[in-house]
Amino acid sequence: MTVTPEQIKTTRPLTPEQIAEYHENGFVIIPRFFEVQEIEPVRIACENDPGIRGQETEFADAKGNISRIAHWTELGDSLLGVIPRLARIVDASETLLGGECYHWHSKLVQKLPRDLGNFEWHQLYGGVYTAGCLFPDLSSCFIAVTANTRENGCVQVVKKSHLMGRIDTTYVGEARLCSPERMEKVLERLEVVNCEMEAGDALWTHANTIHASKGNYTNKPRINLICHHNAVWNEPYKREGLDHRHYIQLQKLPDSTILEKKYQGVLENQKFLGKEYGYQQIIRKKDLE
Ligand SMILES: O=C(O)CCC(=O)C(=O)O
Repeated sequence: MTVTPEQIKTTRPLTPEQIAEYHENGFVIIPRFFEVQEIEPVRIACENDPGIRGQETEFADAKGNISRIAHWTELGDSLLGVIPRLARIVDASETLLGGECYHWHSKLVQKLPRDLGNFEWHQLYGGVYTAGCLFPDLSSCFIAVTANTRENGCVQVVKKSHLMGRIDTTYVGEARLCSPERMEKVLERLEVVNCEMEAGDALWTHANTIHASKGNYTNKPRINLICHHNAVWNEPYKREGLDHRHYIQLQKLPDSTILEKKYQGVLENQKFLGKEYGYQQIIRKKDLE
């Protein structure tokens, strides 16, 4: 019997408790959202080519220390093109957003050994807002490609911060972040959670959840693959220079796609967002989201 794309459903749906936790706290961690053997090819590809074919953007923090990010929107048959289309990702995103979604972009965030770049406190919606999205109806799924620990710069979230709405952004040094004056008060009142994860675990966050990460003080790389999806009703109202942010129907894939090896390569067949969109350079005063 042939399965039509509409009939593809995840075999790993979020549980009612996980969905409730996300809405209550602005985030939820799903242990073993991916099997280690599913995510291992990404780790090996990054280990073999830490420069990601020269497609990375170096993103400097307030002190000028860097993190490395490679972004893509195009979803082809490479493993990087397959992961954002997997039923478990798309179905979870649509459950959390409450309706159909499309791919906004995905990225590999690498902190190589002793990369001391911080991601300062920020919200996804802080920058997406300026792209012309009216609602904070975007999902983020941080997949741990390697273990995330406090020592190697795991993602930190401010619990329940999504309930505050969008916070003004500002620049400190070269980094864009939530207004420091407000953050000081936020951190006095709300709890910071260190999202330590094993490889294959995933963290889902709301677009208004304030998050950050510190440097990697270990001798091993820390790698996350982060998928962002936008609700179809939340397409940006702006168009100029933003064609890549507009709706393209997702071609969803069964959860079994990776283990059945139905993909072509990891990095080599993937097109990354380049200089024409402000990527693949050293970002100083740019809006990255
Ligand atoms: O993976 C990380 O260290 C954090 C990345 C991040 O904050 C983001 O992509 O918005």
